[in-house]
Amino acid sequence: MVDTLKAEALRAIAAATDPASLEDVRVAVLGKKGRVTSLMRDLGGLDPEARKIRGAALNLLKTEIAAALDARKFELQDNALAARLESERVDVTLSARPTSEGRIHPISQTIDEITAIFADMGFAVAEGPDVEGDFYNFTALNIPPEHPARQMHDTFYLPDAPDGTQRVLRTHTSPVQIRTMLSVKPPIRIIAPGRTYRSDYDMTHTPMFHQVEALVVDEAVHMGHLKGCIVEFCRAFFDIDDLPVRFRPSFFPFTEPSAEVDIGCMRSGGELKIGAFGDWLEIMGCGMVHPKVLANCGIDPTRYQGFAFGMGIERIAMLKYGIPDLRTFFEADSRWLKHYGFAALDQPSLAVGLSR
Ligand code: 2NM
Repeated sequence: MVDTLKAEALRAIAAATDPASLEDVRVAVLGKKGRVTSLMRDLGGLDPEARKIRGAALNLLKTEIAAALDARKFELQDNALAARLESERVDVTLSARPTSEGRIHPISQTIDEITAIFADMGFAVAEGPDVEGDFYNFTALNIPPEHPARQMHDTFYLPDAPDGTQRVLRTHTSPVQIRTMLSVKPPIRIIAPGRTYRSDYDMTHTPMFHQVEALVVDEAVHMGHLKGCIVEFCRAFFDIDDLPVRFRPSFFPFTEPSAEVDIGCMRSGGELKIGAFGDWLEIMGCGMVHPKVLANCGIDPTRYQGFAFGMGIERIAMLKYGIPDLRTFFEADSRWLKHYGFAALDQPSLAVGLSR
C-alpha cells in the first residue's frame, strides 16, 4: 500500500512539467486532504505496536515525497531559466551591420583620407568662411588688382559689405591660411579643406568645387621639407610606395619659388594607370610662401619661412577612384552614389586603411 502510493507519487512528480502541475501533485499527496495525510489520520485506529511501525513507514514516505517534490521544483526552475536564456540569446561579439542605404560621398571620403594623412604628420584642420573679403582672398596673397584671377568672369563678386569692403565667394582656400597667419604665431602646421567658387562651367570645371591647401610656417623651413611632405602625401594617398613624383617650376603670385607637382602614370588604350613610369599627370601646385605674404600677415620674413600647397579634391578623387565625369559629383544621383560612395562605418585611418 505504502509502496504503491510512493511509486504513484514519484511518477506523478516526474510527469509534472510546470510549477502549477507540481503543486497539484503536492496537494493531492501531502495536502490537508491528501493521500498520505489521510493515511496518517487512520493511524489512530491501530493498536500501539502496529501504529508505531506504520507511523514510521508513513513518516519516511512523507520525507521521501517532500524531497522528490523539492528536487523536481528546482529541476523545473533550471529548465525554465535555460529556456529563457536560450530564447533571449544575444551575441554581443557580433559587429553592427548597417541596414541603411546611405553612403559617404566620394568628396567627403577623399577629404577624410587627406585629413588622416596630414593629421598623422602633425597638421591641424583650419576652416574659414565661403564669403570672403577681397583682402583675404586676393590682396594679402600678393595678387595685384589687375591680375586675371580678379576679373569679373573668374570671380563671383557679391555686394559690398556695410563697411564698404569688397565681398567675393572665395576662389581658393588660401584666405584660410591668411586668417591663420594673422591670428596665430608660428610654428603653424594646418590644412584647409573646403568649398571654393569660380565662374566657370564646362566638361572639366564646375562653379563650385573643393580644394585642400596646406601651410607650414616655422624657422628654417626650406624646399626640402616641402618636397618630402608632398612626396609622402602622394604615396600615402594613392597607396603606392614607389609612386614617381616630379616638381616642375611654375609661377604663383603668393609663392616664390613655385612649382607644379606631377605623378607618374601610363596611358594606354583609354586606360590610365597611376604609379607607372612613362607619362606624367599634374595633381597640385606648391611653393615657398612669398616674403610679402608673410609680411602682409605680420610675420617677419627674415626670421620665418613657410611652404604651402594646394590641390583640387574632385580631380584627385577622380584619379584615385576612376570616376570619369566631374559633373556627376554634383548630380545627387543615388545610383551613382551607391556605386561610388563609401560605407558610413569605414572611417579612413592610416592604422586600419584609408579606403576599404
Ligand atoms: C597653391 C599653390 C601654391 C598657397 C599659398 C598660401 C599662402 F596663404 F600661404 F600664401 N596658401 N596656399 C598655395 C601655394 C596654394 O594651390 C594650388
